[in-house]
Amino acid sequence: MSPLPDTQHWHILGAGAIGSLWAAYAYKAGRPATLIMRDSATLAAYQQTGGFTTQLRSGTEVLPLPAACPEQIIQASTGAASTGETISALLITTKAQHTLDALNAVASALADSPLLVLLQNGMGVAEKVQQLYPQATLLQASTTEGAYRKGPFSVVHAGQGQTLLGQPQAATPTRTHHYLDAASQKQIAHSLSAAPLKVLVSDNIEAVLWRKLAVNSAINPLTVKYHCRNGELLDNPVAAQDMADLVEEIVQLSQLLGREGWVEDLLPQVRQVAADTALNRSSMLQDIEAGRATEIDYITGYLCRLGESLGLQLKHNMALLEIVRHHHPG
Ligand code: KPL
Repeated sequence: MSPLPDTQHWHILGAGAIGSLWAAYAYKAGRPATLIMRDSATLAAYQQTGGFTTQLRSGTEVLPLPAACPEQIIQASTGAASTGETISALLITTKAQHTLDALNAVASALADSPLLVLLQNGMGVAEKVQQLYPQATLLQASTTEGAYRKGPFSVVHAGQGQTLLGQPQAATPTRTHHYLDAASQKQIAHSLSAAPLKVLVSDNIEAVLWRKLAVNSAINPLTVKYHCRNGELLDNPVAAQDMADLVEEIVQLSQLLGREGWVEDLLPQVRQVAADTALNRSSMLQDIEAGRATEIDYITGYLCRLGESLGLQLKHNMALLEIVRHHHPG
């Protein structure tokens, strides 16, 4: 991979809360970034709205964030009216369950060796992306930035967090030419850091992702089961016991995988996250309330499948998986 300039044009796949937050701060910093909307109808609706309503640290304003739909991007790269513009750096912020479809929709516009950065909850997608796009250099990231959508083209930056990025070892088993040294990873992190969003390199991104998965799996599905805000899980003794049972199973699984060091003090941390985000509805509860598919198969489902493959039944997680899968919204 050639060095990444500060002026690197990022395409952002997924115009949800996190994707539009990144696009908004990039725009304000004068960095080139294009939000890729789901389809031409969504793009037309956005263009009619006249911009993205953003509630950022600097105040509320409507920003004309550059956006395109997959058809346009493909035409620009390969079609009759081609400008030769391809996607060389792609920040993927879609929900886990939509990643492959969204990526496939822009596949023919990808540069020969694109840089892909996966920033999403859940696990299990990176391996599939790397398999389908072996020519890509894949990095993964995890964020604690708080953001939510207020409407279709409206985002609120609710709380400042930190974003860690790195290259999972598993993503580069034999493809040494895709291995990025620390300096290159730092450059990518820098190029994605549009103030106040700060991206740092982690030398153990797998541990970061695993811990985030553990926290998500002990909060998000429970907020669906009890239909409550994050903090209310701590006030309800039955839910609090559920949380402890889920965490215990994840710790057992981590021990089997030799990852016990990654989940030290997990229960106090899960409680702390629930307390810090007490008034929030988890992203999974928001999906259920809006009638959207959830990330459950990439969070609890991923853990249960992994446990099963090692002969460990995650009883409490499996029961919760069924509850969320069969939950009927509203
Ligand atoms: O990350 C979260 C989410 O809502 O997705 C929280 C609730 C903060 C932790 O699970």
